[in-house]
Amino acid sequence: MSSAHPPSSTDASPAAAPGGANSAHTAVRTHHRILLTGAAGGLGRVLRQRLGGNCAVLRVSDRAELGAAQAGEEIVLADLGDATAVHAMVEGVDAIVHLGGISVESPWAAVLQGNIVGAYNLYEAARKHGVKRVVFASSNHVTGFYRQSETIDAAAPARPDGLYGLSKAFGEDLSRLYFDRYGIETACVRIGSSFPEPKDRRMLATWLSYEDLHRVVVACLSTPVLGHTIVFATSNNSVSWWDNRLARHVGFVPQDSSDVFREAVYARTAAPDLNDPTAIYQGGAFVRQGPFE
Ligand code: NAI
Ligand code: 15L
Repeated sequence: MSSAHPPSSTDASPAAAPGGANSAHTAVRTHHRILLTGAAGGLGRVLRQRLGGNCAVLRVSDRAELGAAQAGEEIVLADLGDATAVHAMVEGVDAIVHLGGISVESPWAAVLQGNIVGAYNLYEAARKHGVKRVVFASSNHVTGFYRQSETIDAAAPARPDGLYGLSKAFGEDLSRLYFDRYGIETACVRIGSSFPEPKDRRMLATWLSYEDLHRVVVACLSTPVLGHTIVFATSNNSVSWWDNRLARHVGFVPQDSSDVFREAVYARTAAPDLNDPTAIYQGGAFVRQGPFE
């Protein structure tokens, strides 16, 4: 296993990035075999339809049923908490897009198993099997306790808004360790809210279209030098709380915008109560979920 010490993300040369041009090239073949975890989930199903164009073989995995393998697919069922199963899932792949795990605020036992033990199992398997690039689905809830009146960048300290956000912060730190020690490059993609449309006023800031989700993943897979990088993943929304200047070398240039939904969202939603924490903080409703007793 290589023990090279590549530069940190902020040292990576912006010259290596073609100024975002690759973000439009979602048909680029980035690796021979890509593993997609969480493939049965909401975003997993979106990327399962699209990532086949970026590799020769797409290995899809989840603990839930995945149906029949499509052309160019392999299916490996695995629970992320099961180290043996995770090693079998990872063996033979060239890159990993890691969506699997608990995706909302949840009781500690589930978060621990899916997102903490699961992330450890995944990175240990990547180390042992020589996988050198991971796209990790992190979350805006790593920094959910910043205010909606603040703009932050990737250098802002984590302020998780719950156990779920905390587990994503752990995944980000874990991936940094595996970069510093073993040279495994990771993009920690702090996804905002990726749904067909923004559901409320908050999501006018956090919305990420499905095509922009694919764009950011392909940008992270294809940029020549990724390093260890935090990328805020939203569409090109006029209202934004996140500054991606420390991730220019990734070359993600979103093409969609929540702005086209603004009028309709305002028409069907009430003005926010500015004394309500869910309207004050970037994490929205997540800041009030739990504890689970
Ligand atoms: P989802 O909950 O629909 O999908 C997660 C998938 O992971 C499910 O298919 C589930 O079966 C699988 N999974 C859960 N625990 C597992 C375990 N222990 N072993 C194996 N598989 C397990 O979530 P969604 O919306 O598709 O999100 C995908 C990823 O992106 C998640 O990691 C989530 O935290 C992250 N994310 C999503 C956002 C969104 O707007 N949808 C926003 C921010 C982050
Ligand atoms: C997340 O991290 C969740 O996975 C997703 O379901 C959304 O709720 C999103 O954040 C959000 O903040 O809107």
